[in-house]
Amino acid sequence: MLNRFAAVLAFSVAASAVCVNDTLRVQSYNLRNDAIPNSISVATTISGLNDTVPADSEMSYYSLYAEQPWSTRRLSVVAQVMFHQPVVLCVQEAKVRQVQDLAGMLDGYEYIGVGRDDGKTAGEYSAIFYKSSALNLVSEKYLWLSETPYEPSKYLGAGSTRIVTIGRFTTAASGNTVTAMCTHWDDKSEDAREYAASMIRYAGAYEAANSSGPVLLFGDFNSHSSGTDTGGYEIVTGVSDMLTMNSTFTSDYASDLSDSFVFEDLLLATPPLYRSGHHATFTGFYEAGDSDAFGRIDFIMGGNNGGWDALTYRVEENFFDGEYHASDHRPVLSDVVVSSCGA
Ligand SMILES: *[C@@H]1O[C@H](CO)[C@@H](O)[C@H](O)[C@H]1NC(C)=O
Ligand SMILES: *[C@@H]1O[C@H](CO)[C@@H](O)[C@H](O)[C@H]1NC(C)=O
Ligand SMILES: *[C@@H]1O[C@H](CO)[C@@H](O)[C@H](O)[C@H]1NC(C)=O
Ligand SMILES: CC(=O)N[C@H]1CO[C@H](CO)[C@@H](O)[C@@H]1O
Repeated sequence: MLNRFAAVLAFSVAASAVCVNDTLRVQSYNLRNDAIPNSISVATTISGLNDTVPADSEMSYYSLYAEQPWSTRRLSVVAQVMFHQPVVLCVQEAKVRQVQDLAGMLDGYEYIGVGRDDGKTAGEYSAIFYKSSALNLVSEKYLWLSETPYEPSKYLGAGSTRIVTIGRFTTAASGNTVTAMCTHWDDKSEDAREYAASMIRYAGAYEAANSSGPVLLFGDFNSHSSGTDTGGYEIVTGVSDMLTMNSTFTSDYASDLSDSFVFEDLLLATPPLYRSGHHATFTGFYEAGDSDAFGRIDFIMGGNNGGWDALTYRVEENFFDGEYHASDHRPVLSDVVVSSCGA
């Protein structure tokens, strides 16, 4: 009996060396900060929802296009997240109230994140919400995208303090490791975006080497893939070289992949048949059909060390019939296979 048991064990050890894959739905979403703050509670907003479905004749399509307070917008954000059930939800521009509202309303999710202004609760978070039934948190860390990466700080000449949140997870189903990086680059300074892109590419290499697993990057880059302001996109994807960075950081984060690691745009990595939804990810709060401000500046990317495959990619809606803009950005979603082999 003992021998047979040992043989079964030996077989399952051998079997676990075979690739075990998990399919994860992941999402990036710039929520737009709490620019019209109030103290209306979640319970009050929910109690104001109408149980009745309007008749067609009662509908007023897309009339409420101007920015609404977060207290209203959070309902649309939450309903859409609960519909899509992403395993990873990276949000940007979230003030502490927004993070706390989502933490309370998104059943089954936990989060990591800190306010970028003080590393605690001040300023906007680039927070990572994750489904706690699907992912186990291994570690979290934060880097400021500036000349002094380990302390809350602003890059010289940047409009705002900028941060990247790095979460290392294992999947509950298979134990595969996956690292998620969530960020929001400067809207004022191309130099700051290029420095941020350099740091994230370099830190991504370190995470890839240290975890021997896939690294996924989520964010509002304020950098386009084509046209103007492409510097950040070009550096993070390896079209251009990284800038010279803080030497403490480059020494701490040096790895075998420092020179070769780049990120791949998941839109390009997805078969054309499964790319769906919109092109633009930024819309602003304008009338339906006014596309003057539109652009693709929000991305999901995967490291070129592999361990992932993009099955689908979709830029979702932020403005529905009879509603209001949930944000001035659209949610970006992808179904990604992560694998224990191939990275
Ligand atoms: C609820 O919706 C119905 C049907 O659209 C409408 O007649 C009614 O005025 C609404 N009630 C409130 C409180 O908005
Ligand atoms: C590099 O970053 C470290 C950590 O934030 C900081 O202590 C150090 O002063 C920085 N070096 C330079 C030259 O700015
Ligand atoms: C598992 O994932 C790897 C890497 O993404 C991929 O190459 C492989 O085809 C997948 N295997 C299956 C059975 O889906
Ligand atoms: C050098 C270094 O920081 N190595 C880290 C690699 O990742 C593991 C967690 O998976 C850490 O424990 C190590 O410190």
